[in-house]
Amino acid sequence: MKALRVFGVLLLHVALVMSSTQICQDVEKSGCSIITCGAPGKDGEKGEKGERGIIGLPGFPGHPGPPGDCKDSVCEDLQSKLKALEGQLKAQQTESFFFKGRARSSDKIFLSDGDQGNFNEAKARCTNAGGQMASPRNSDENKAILSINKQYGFVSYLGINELETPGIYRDPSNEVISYTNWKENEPNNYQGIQENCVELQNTGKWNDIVCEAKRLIICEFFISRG
Ligand SMILES: [Ca+2]
Ligand SMILES: [Ca+2]
Repeated sequence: MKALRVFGVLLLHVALVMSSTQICQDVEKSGCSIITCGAPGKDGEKGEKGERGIIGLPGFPGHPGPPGDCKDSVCEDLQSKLKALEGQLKAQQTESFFFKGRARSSDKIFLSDGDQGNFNEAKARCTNAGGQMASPRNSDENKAILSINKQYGFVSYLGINELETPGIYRDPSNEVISYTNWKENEPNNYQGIQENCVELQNTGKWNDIVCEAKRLIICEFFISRG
């Protein structure tokens, strides 16, 4: 009876030990085949910082900002210079399509690829190239345009015309012209025909002609302003 009581106590002790501890195996670290472990300890110290990760993918482009608005002379000056640079760039881009027809004045480049067309065709060609039809404002520009006439051996169109107001000649900017170099007795609306456009003859003189006539197309590009 006593032996049975001792066995019961022993069995109860084993059960308590089994329920309150874990049996761990850690042969390499402890050299023991079986160890008992207590409750989990406190967290260890923070480890060293890891290596830098791979750089992430670039983000999406942002929305374009609102257009700028000049409020002082510095800004206006910058805008003016930017426009001049844009004109220069257009001229350089276009220059690669033109072969020998090239001349310049102080602030313009005149270009032609030797093609001929009526006034509307010439206007469209020059506008599409980022410029406008050649329109001399002084004798130097007139000479520059004339030099292209002579390179090709053709008479050219000028951008000057009286399409808007009969009798008043304007340039492509719609400004009334101040410089002229008319041939004697021109403009004359020959034989009563309304000649609204202007050609630059190979003497350097101007003559008014009908706008359906085909002439050498010469375009001009501003390379600087002011
Ligand atoms: Ca006329
Ligand atoms: Ca005429």
